[in-house]
Amino acid sequence: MKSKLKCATFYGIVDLGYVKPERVAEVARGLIEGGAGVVQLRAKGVAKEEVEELAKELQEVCREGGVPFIVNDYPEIALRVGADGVHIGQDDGSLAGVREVVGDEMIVGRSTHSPAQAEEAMLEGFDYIGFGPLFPTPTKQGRPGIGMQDVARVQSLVGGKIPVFCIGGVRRDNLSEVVAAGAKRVVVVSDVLLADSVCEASSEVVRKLNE
Ligand code: TZP
Ligand code: MG
Repeated sequence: MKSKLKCATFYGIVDLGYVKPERVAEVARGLIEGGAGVVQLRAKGVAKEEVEELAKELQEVCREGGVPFIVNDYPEIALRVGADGVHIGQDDGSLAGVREVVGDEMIVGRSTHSPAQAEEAMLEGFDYIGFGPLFPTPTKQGRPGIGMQDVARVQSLVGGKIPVFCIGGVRRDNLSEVVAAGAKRVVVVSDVLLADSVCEASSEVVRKLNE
């Protein structure tokens, strides 16, 4: 699955802030059909037992769809449900700590908010990074946007070694600017999840990434 991640340009997130629990499978199928090359479950403020149930469901959907499935925040849950990966933030400890739980095969990604953090994560050995939030976003409230001025630098510093997914306020209507700034891969959450058709919005993201 680590090799599949390298092909992914659009990283889809099933975020429980936007998706009702009973719709997670349908939404994940829409993301995958639309061209997401990797799918994450992000369930902030949801009881761990429920996160695990949803993760089991999504692992199956992603296996059927042939894309890696990543659990945000919970290495133990990722391990128990047989997920392909886990994603952690700056405050969630070291890669070594996560590897003790999940082993060497699993994909482990890190959120980064500056070129220095991006380089550090790459040198530490993370399999991919998220870089952002580029713009302020309702999905991650209380964080300023870091802007697009460092995107090209991070892409050339890190992007040749591991995938760099630009994130935060990226939408179909500003995607061409993000690409012009040097982004090769993106995460789009609210713009896709709130669209009438998750599948069509996802394919539009993929099409714009390839333009
Ligand atoms: N990490 C940095 S920004 C962000 C996360 C999880 C949210 C991105 O969501 P959106 O709706 O695409 O701005
Ligand atoms: Mg976290």
